[in-house]
Amino acid sequence: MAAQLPAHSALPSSRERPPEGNRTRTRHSSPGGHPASGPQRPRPPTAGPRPTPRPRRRCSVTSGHARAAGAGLLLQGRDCVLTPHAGAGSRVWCPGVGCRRLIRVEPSRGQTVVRDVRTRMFHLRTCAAKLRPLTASQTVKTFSQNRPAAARTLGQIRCFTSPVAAEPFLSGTSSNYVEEMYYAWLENPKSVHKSWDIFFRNTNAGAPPGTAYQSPLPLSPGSLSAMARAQPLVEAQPNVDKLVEDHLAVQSLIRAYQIRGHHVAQLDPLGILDADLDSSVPADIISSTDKLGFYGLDESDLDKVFHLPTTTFIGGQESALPLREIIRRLEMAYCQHIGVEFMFINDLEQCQWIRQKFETPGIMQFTNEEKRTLLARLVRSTRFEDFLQRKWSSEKRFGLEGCEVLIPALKTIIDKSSENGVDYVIMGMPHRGRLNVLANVIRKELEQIFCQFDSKLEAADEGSGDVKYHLGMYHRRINRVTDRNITLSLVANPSHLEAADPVVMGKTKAEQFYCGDTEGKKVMSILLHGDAAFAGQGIVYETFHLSDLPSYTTHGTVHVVVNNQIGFTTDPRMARSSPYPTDVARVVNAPIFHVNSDDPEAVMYVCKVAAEWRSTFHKDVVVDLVCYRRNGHNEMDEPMFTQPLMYKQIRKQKPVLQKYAELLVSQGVVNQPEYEEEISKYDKICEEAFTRSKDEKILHIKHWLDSPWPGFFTLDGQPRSMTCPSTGLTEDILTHIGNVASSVPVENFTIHGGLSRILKTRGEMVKNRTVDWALAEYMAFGSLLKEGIHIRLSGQDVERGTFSHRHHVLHDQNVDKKTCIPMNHLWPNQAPYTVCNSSLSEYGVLGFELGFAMASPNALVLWEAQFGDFHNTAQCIIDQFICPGQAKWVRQNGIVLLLPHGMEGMGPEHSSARPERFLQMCNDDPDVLPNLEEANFDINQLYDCNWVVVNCSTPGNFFHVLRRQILLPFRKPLIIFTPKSLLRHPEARTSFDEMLSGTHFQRVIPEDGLAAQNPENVKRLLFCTGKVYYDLTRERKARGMAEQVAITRIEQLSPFPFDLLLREVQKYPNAELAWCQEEHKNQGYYDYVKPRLRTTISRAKPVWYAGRDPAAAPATGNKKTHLTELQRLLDTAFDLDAFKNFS
Ligand SMILES: Cc1ncc(C[n+]2csc(CCOP(=O)(O)OP(=O)(O)O)c2C)c(N)n1
Repeated sequence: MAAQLPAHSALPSSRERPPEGNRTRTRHSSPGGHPASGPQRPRPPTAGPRPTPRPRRRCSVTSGHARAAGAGLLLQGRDCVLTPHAGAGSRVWCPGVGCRRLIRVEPSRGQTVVRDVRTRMFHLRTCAAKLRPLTASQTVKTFSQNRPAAARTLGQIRCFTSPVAAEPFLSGTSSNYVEEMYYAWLENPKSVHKSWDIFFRNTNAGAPPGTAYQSPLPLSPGSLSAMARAQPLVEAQPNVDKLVEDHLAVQSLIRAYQIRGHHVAQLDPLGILDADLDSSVPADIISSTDKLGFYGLDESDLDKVFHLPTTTFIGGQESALPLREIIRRLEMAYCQHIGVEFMFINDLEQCQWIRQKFETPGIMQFTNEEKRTLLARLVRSTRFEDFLQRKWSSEKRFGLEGCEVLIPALKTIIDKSSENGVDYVIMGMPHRGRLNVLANVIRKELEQIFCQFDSKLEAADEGSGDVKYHLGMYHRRINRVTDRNITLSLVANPSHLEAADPVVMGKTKAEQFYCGDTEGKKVMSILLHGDAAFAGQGIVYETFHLSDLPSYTTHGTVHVVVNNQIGFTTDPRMARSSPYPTDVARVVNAPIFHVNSDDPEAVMYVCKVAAEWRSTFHKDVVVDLVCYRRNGHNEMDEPMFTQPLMYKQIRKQKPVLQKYAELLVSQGVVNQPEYEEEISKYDKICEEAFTRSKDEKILHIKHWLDSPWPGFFTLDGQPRSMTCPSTGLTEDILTHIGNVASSVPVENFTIHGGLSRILKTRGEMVKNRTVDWALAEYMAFGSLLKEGIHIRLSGQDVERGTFSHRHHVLHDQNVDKKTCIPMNHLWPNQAPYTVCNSSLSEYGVLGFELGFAMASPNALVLWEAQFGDFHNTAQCIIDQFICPGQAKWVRQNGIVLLLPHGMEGMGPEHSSARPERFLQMCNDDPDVLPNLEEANFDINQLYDCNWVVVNCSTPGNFFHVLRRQILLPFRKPLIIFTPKSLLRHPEARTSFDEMLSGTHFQRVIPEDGLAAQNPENVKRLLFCTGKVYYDLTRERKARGMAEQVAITRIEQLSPFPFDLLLREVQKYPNAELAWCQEEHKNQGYYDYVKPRLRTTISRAKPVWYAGRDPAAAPATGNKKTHLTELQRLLDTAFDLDAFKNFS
């Protein structure tokens, strides 16, 4: 019946499926060990004997006594055929499963068969595949697997005209092997197999290519004599072909395990899913003796000794091993509880390093002390969740049950990193296990965590609550294992999974930068992920792509995936298309260590290796903790609705702590009373903290900061003043910066001719004491650098500037990568200037810069969008961090967003930075006029706002607002809509006079022309912001209306300059008020400005609108329409009768 339905609806997922014994059809064996009944897969007529059904799990070939016979009937499902000594019903070590489990040993047809009695659940994909007709490719695959060895040799794909056609092993990857043999032979001819000895002797004796080991075809008349010389040598060893092939086959086999061994590793603690979502065993993994045929080998080869290539470490001290032992060791290395994915890494040294870490026999050893530490950490992790469950059984806590091993895992990474010199670890993580990490890794005081569950706590400071799952943390302590100081910081995170990744990276980069840690030896990042989020969220990919860029690298992040094989209610097979959730990491050549998290020692081992990898290669690495989730998504959720069979299995699953404790007790590492003592010790700690937590009356959210800024605020967290000094500079400073900005390196540096002209023009501006936009930015940056403020400007193409106006990096036209950044040569002891073209990412890069800006208040960190509209691909960072960051997390941030904006006829895609969105998210009340008499009104307003939004109409004001950003005694995000055409507009210039000491940023630039001289005569007061000002003044001039129409520019849109605008309105008592914008009516600033202007004037007058009509797109794509619309809005702005009929 199932077969008649589409696969996705016909079959319950593997978790839903009944145990195999109850099923009617399967291609696996039934529990009784007989071939599955029911329909059989059609076989190609030429396929020879029926292929052995592929075992669901790899079995081991370690014992000749128990070897399977009879077309693989004994080697099915999870069965193992291994131990010569096992008696019926005995508990045996089963390498195929990798743990000591109860398996049944029974005689069968004269053979010993070992069966796994664990309930079997199979995989949806397997089942679906079974219902599909056999495809052509499958037929070919099956066929080729059973081809005799000779057909498998590489000869068939070689070019027969090549001289090496007869020595196929001399090319491709095999040549490495041959090369190794050769060097070994050179050193000691006896160290290699005799066949190789003969082969190399023949070669050295002058056998030409293709003749040293086999009779060549006559290739050319000239080669005949040479071959005639070699022939007798070869004939002296009739078995040489087979020996060479067998060695190559063994090399391929070793390589197959290195590449694909992880696919059959026992990773799922529940034993019901495949971590790679594929239940099949790769054809080249030896799951039964008949699979040897794939390599042209057979059972008789199992006891032959093969020389090992240098690309494996399974030999330990041995350079040769019997095939049987080779396979066993490969299984031990690659197919147990650790699945190592690394062969995609294109660096031999790194691959060798990993091979050595996992292949060396006996390398995974732990001292009893280490085992006891591991047990103690598991006790803490497990009992912490138990405690919370007991005390707050109806609270959500996103507990770690099913992945308790995360705590020892993180601690191992931290211990090992600390041992290697790291003293600052910055972490980012989602909800799952967060409290446990806070308590047991960061060591937040338990009472501080427990009191978060008390709903009666009053907040002592701002912050929107939700402390326990989102707020960050910062803690400095002694690492007990290494006895070294270590600082741990957990970055605050929003609900948006993975959004914190780039933020953590940015903060890490900043901490490294400020402590001169250029190689990431002291500061590192650890990112935790859920499996569904890691696979599903694009930001993960964007973050990985920052990992190796010079200005963004943190020199390696250790990623830990809590792979509980479910995302809320969604099965991984419906949640990703990649085999593993971690495949995204392959793009950066990060090794991926999958590990069964019910094997704590295996977990510890991979964590150690991961930390060592990072400190050795300074590259990313992924630890994939394959685990399960004991409860629902949260503790209130019922998982049985959607995953009934999985959860039936989970109910049966012994907690890892219990399993590990039993193991250690059985090994005599601890005894039962010691174990129980450890538990009651920790329970007591929790109880005492719980008692203390009741004394906590007030919730201090500021105790949950991830990056304190010591010294920036007063001790009670207040700004040191509520004033802002002048943002102007002396003439000398302006001139000096201007001169450097227009200079080129003195010697040996050829710059582009076009750039010379630009710099020359800059020089002239300096002489004329004026600045354009680019120079204004230079002045602001250059002066802050002088004051010790580090500046970092990042974004796509920011070095030159999208509009080719900036040119902060000069490129030698003759020498690749020879560059000069004059900004870094301004002053003797200046702060450094970082300007960096980013990857083509907004979400990732903006998140990164936000994180960078967290680290220090004494840095100006700017992110520039290529065009302002692209900011929306970083919307999550804007919405979740930048806009509400302080309100949610008590965390100030002074990041600056430069968003090119302006309606210039470029079409809908590059016109609008969407000011309406930023303005809509401002927290000032449109209907309430603040107390304008208050001292320092402007600064107080800034202090209260969630972010500052400006659109400057002059370079000078841009200069001032950048400097103000740092000179303010607190930090707020600053959103600047920056111009495009104004960058070169001849009128958009500012004189030095407006930038000298004593000058300030002008929140409002009032009318200063004729209209201002006789304000009573003014008929209309136009308010505007940004570039449209220049259109308005041009039109006003053209119409000769300089006395009738005043134009006031609102430069700081938010917080709204009520005070200055009131003054403006009062100055023109007879004027109509109108807001003019070039954006469409439903966009731009109108909806924000209008109610605030009305509030300013106590709604005494209407505020008219002169601008484009509402529209869905930000701009027309038609240049003519654009100009018509512009003219229409200018007509409205200057038609003094335009609003008559509406009054
Ligand atoms: C960007 C985003 N989309 C959706 C959600 C809602 N959500 C919360 S947890 C969750 C499942 C996450 O699964 P996984 O990453 O595997 O972590 P787990 O909860 O299993 O530990 C989802 C979809 C979210 N928090 N963030």
